[in-house]
Amino acid sequence: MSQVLQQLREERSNMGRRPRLMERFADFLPLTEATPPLGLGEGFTPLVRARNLGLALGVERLYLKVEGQNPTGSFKDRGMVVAVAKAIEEGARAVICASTGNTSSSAACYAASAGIEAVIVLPKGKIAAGKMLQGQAAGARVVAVDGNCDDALRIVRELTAERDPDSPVALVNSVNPYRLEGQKTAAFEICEDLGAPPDYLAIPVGNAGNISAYWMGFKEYRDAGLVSSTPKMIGFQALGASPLVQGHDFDEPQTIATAIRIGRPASGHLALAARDESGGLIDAVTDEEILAAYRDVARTEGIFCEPASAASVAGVRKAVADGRVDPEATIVAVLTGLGLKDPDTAMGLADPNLEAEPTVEAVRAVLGW
Ligand code: AN7
Repeated sequence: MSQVLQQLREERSNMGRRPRLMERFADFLPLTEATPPLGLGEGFTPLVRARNLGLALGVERLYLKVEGQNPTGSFKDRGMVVAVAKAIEEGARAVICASTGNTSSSAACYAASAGIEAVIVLPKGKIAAGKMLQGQAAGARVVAVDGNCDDALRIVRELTAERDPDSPVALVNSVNPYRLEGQKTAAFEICEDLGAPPDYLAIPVGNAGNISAYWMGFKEYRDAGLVSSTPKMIGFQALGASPLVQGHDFDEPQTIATAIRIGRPASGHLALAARDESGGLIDAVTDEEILAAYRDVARTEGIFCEPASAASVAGVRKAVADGRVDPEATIVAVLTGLGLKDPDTAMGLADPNLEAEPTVEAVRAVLGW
């Protein structure tokens, strides 16, 4: 056999052997022999050099961590795979969560793959269509409550605190420490892809689990001697749901970015610590700024993220314009979820289609060619 053929064969036999996320970063995760090897292909998401968007923002080295490429379309999968595996290891037969939509999609899908039940409690009418469908499709039982996500979280916390120990149900919101353990792996990947940590890590903030997980990850990688510094953490909330910026809870959070419509961030204290320890900042961006960034990311880089995700890019734009972030620094903005999950927001902004009779001439005419 020719050398080339031999090489191709070997490559092919290695296909599909990409390590699972939990395997790859096992040294940093609380796994045991009894942890089931769950996995739907989470993690190892692209870090894209965003030259066009960088130019538009006046930033020299901008990268996007495209977390919408996780199996259920958001970063939640990194933490959910660990949380569901540990729940099963600890004897749970069901998982429960409150959610603005991505946590519940992820919980439903990982529970389905593990053969256990998922129950999700959601704010009625405030979940993007794709997220709602994803949880339902995976067979979760969905309870829509006439309140917001903060109410839903309070309910599931109380439900699980009171639960009979003979029928264990695991709470898989980010107050579950295994969630943050899994989510911190994104920080490891960024360090590996860049060969060093960035100067700034820009990220949307809702319940504040993710910014806390990234900060934990960057510190652990530095403490393990794998890199020698940590980034400044710059987090962004939607102005109508910005309790960490205003310094008080919001009873009625409002924003078009429904994923981060949170008035009482469960991990708020950890986010403030990440900000202060890293020398970063947490600021608010308006819905208009979020939507402008949402459109710009898709139009300049071809990456269709969801509105909440664009808060990181809107935040970079604002912080650079304010002079609070160095435009010559290396900046990674996390795009936390996939745009297809929220078709209503996208359709509301799309230009109307051109229409034509089914002939070449007619199509040419409407195109002005
Ligand atoms: C796309 O799914 O809270 O600050 O219940 O879906 O860790 O809460 C989602 C949050 C950012 C904020 N971007 O992360 C839920 C939920 C997207 C999100 C956030 C969320 P955290």
